[in-house]
Amino acid sequence: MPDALPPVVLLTGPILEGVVERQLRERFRLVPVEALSDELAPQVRGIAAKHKDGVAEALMARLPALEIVANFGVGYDNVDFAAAAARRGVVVTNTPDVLTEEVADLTLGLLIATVREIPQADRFVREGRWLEGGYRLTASLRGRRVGLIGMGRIGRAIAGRIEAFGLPVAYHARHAQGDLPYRHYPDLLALAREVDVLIAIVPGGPATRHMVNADVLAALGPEGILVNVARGSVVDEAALLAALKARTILGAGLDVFADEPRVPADFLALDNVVLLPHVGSATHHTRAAMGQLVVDNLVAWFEGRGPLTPVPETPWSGRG
Ligand code: NAP
Ligand code: 8YV
Repeated sequence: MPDALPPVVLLTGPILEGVVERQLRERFRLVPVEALSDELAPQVRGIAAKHKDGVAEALMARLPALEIVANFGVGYDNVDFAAAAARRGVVVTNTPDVLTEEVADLTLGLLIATVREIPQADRFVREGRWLEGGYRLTASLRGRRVGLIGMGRIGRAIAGRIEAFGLPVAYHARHAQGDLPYRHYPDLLALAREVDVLIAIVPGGPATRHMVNADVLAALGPEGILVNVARGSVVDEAALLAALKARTILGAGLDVFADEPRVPADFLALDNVVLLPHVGSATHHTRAAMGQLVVDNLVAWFEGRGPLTPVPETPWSGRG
């Protein structure tokens, strides 16, 4: 009996050299999406997807044998999971938990960098301007009240760090979480009125699109700081630019953008915003763990053990 051929798995983008792709190549017939032919398409049973490389229904429609989409990242708004789950019965997996602490660390770094103007002060020294006098006094974290938009895995890790800095925490989410000591605000606008730091850490997608809008920014106020480590779609970027230019808010720290890697030029010209290239989880340590979870999900699935981390929209009940 000849050995069964390895399952064909589509790679929508370079996930990781070494660790992940070597393991994937050892176990699967890996096909880069740009090499997908009409002859190969009917053989594709899995997809290894990276956040920015969307997996839309149009791609799935070409893959009648598709069983699983293993997403490299905990956010899966790049995968049309409605199509995958409701219309095709495809299981979607993501990479929760292994990146939680890393992203929370980066979030605190971005918050401090934004409030204390660390990038601007670095440029001040490099440009020799210290020779002409000291850097301006900045805002402080002291005495601030922090509101989290989202209190999930990463939100909780961020909240713990904020508390360690001696600052009070409140949050907005659709559901209150009784095990937490923080005040829950079912209404984001009400939360924005009560705090002077807002940190967005919710999933992307239609339900959270532009939830941080001009009204929320006005409620945050002229001493307010916005940090977005969620998805660019969560913030109305035009409203944020207007608020930063008009000093409706004091400043912003952004790790995500609506049209990555393109960032609106107006942001680049502002001195009250810190800009990062979506690096919340971007360390060797954490990206290796994420990549390993992609491999482990695909291996478990094709060995008949089911997915390890299916997303809530594609629950795994062990169906045959
Ligand atoms: P999670 O555990 O699922 O938490 C999501 C949180 O968002 C929950 O508190 C949830 O509470 C809330 N939420 C969901 N939909 C909402 C809505 N429509 N309105 C208000 N709140 C809503 O996810 P996680 O592991 O913390 O990750 C969160 C997100 O962070 C990811 O989806 C991803 O977009 C982003 N992320 C970014 C980076 C980066 O590199 N910058 C890295 C990792 C993750 P309720 O269900 O009660 O509303
Ligand atoms: C990664 C992220 O940037 O996990 C997520 O949702 O946003 C980050 O960890 C992304 O998923 C992979 O490029």
